[in-house]
Amino acid sequence: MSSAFANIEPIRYEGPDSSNPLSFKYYDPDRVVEGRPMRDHLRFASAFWHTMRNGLGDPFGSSTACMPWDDGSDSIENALRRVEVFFEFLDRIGIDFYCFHDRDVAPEGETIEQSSENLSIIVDRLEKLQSDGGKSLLWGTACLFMHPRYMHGAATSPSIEVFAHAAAQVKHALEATHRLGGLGYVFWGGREGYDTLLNTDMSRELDHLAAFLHMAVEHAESIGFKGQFYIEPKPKEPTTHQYDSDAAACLNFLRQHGLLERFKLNIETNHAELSGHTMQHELKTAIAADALGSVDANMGSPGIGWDVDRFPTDIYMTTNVMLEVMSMGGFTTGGLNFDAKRRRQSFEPVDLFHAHIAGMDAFARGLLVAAAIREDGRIEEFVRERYSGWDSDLGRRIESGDASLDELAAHAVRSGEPSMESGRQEMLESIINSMI
Ligand code: XUL
Ligand code: CO
Repeated sequence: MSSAFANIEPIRYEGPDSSNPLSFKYYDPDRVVEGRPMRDHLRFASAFWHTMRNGLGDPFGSSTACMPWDDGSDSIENALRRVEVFFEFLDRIGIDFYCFHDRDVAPEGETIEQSSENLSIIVDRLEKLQSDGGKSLLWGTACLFMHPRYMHGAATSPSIEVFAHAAAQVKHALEATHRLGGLGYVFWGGREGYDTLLNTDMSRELDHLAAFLHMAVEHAESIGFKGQFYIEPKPKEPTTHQYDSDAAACLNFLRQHGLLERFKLNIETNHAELSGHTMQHELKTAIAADALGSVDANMGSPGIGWDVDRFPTDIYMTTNVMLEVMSMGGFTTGGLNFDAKRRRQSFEPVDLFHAHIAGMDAFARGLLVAAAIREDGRIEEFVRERYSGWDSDLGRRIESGDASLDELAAHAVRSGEPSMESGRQEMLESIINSMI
């Protein structure tokens, strides 16, 4: 058993008055909120790619992260050491779920068969670590964006050979996810888009993407994988435009291609911001289609137009996320996956703990504030009242498609000029502030 974090005690709830930075101030996993323990509301996951593979380099400087357990090689031994250390981390921090890409956990081989064999060796170890530690795989995915072969896209590559290669990779990643009892499988279309339309047959690429996803659904069926499929929207970066640009674009695509039954969305805060929407907008868009599956929990830096994947520490944002998640009755297969990295200066191993603690406490507070807002009821009541005209007989008939323009014209003549009411935005904002 590894002991990369031997000097770190398991992180415990000590309450807001504790001055111990390696403790939870708000996340008290067994505390019951609206009839369920916090851990069940929040379903935290750690992202293997950030926690174990992110050296914290940026376009202007090399890696800074200190990872004494990692010899920097692509060997299987090194990969096995990393997964051991990762599970030790999950154990110490008290996180029940994790997510990975195939290439994060296992080195890519010279051939497809060798890559699949490498993955299989690591999956054997993951299987054992999961059952020893009582941890679960929230979702798996395939990295279809790093290797140079995917420079023009994977499922939307103009090259049929690249498409086939990507299909092979997804087949193996899906099988690995299934073996590990994964609750879900994510498609993030990192390079499924274009840099210029001059060289792109957009409608053909979109049809190929749909065919690709249908094949994944069929393969899941054939191996007995019942987990939830997700698409993770993001508008750009690395490409200029990604087809899964926001929740609405993804839902339209899934509906058009008959995939909505098998897919939900995995909404990420920083991606929502890049798409020019708020996180709450994206969540509501998904919920309205009964398609909010999971959340990649992070946040951007205001004013920075790229994906900085900061740990989520903004309590207004976590409150909004939890309000939406609670409004749909909580997660089923999904959870809050910290798709987040430490800042480059936070390079010590202990910073992995500080970063996750900050995110977990921010979401625990968001959960508590959201529960208080729901219990208070003023905002909900205000919204209900604002639409109360629709609870009339006429309103119900319009909503069920039984009214006509003739009837409404006669009604409008009878009623005369409508009286107007304030939207009270500032009053509502002040209610939220009083609860935070
Ligand atoms: C990239 C991103 C990915 C996906 C999984 O911005 O969010 O890590 O979450 O491929
Ligand atoms: Co993500």
